[in-house]
Amino acid sequence: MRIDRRTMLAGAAALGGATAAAAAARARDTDWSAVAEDVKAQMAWAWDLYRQHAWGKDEIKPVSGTFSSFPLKTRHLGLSLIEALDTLWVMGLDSRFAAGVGWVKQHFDADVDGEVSVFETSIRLLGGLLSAHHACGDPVLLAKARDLADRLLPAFATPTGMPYRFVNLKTGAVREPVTSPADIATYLPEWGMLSRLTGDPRYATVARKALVAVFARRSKIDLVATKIDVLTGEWRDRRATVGSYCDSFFEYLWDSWQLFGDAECKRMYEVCTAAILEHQQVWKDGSLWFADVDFETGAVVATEQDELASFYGGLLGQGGAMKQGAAYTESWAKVQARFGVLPEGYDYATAMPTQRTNALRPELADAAFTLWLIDRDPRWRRIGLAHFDAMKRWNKARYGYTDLADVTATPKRQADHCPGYWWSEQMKYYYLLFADTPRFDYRRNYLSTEGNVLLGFRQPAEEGRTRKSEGRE
Ligand code: DMJ
Repeated sequence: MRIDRRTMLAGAAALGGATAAAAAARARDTDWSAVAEDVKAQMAWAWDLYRQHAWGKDEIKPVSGTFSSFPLKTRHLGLSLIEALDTLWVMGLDSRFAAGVGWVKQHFDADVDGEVSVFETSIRLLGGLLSAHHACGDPVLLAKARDLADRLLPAFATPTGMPYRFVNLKTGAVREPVTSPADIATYLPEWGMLSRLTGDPRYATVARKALVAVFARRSKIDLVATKIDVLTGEWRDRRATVGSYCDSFFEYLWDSWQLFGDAECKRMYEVCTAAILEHQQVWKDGSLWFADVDFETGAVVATEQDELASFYGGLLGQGGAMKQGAAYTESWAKVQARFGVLPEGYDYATAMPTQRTNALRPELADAAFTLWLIDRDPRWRRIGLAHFDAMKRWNKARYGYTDLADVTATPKRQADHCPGYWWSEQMKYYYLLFADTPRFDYRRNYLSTEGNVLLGFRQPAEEGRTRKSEGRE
């Protein structure tokens, strides 16, 4: 989509500039625990509206007060409710958490004759059930997570071990063998945890096999492309990117090391990252970007960046490339400052948005929180605060928080959809970034690609003990 430069610059100066200046001024003298309380209040407000208008439905439409279904086309599985659970718990919104768990125990049933994306269902629903189980230990949640994984398993029965893109939850019928590294290889943390909790090794085995299968098919210069056929193992596209279709493949290589100490995954992560830094790293006007390149030659094929790629600075930091991780996150923060809210696509060569929409995404807040966990540099809190402030200013609607149809319009134009990940991701990243809550172990933890906490929750009794011992130190 083309955008007139004058319109864009005027909008950015009037809106993004003002928002950034206000955020910077506020951040200089910020009472972070008060900001955390505000995040919690926003979560409670949105949850209560979801409860009144869309209880048990997948996703609320926050402008019209209606709802839509995902990942099934016509049936609801309570997606937003399940995604919200561990966020509610870590915020101490305990009665709301209990009501949500009660709904899952009574109503969540994956025995539906309908087709779902294996990837989306795993990161959102399976991950949401597992993180809720981590929060409260209820065995029913684990049993439901296991039942769901069993329904996704048929997708992995391919000659390569890489899963089909879609599976029918009741019949196990599979569809679409041409899929992406992210769709194929974003399973091991959730599925490995499921194996650990159930004692059944099948989940970890298939997930790890799929991850290794993508890596094994990397090019001679150690890059992967966006599309591959899981039946033949042949690539169907040549574009290497850190954005959509490849993003969480890299993330789960590192995460499998972080969560399980899988040294082979760490090695694979390092091989992929070295290649990305060698072939895709581009510095322009003091900002760092990652070009899309041909996966076999390294030739630049596109300068457009997905907003989705803005998580990548956090991952780079986790993997030890702090200089690049910080710089890439700062590059995105500058775009946020210009537009107030990040557009879905941005071209670093023209410094123009390539898509005007904003899907209420969490990635920049994710990177800010991840980097803050590493070095506690206050600039990450400031970036997180600017993200939160802008969301409150532009994305808040009558029945909750919504995506935007145009971030360059004055005022920004709202659409009418609150994606399930909103409940699991940015609200949790903001809260953890600002709150310093005793319910979370800031030194030893693991958050999935969907922000689901699979390691690091502390129970209230434990909170008390740790607080006392921290006080004595
Ligand atoms: C989330 O569902 C996950 O983070 C996924 O890996 C990609 N991004 C979306 C939210 O934007």
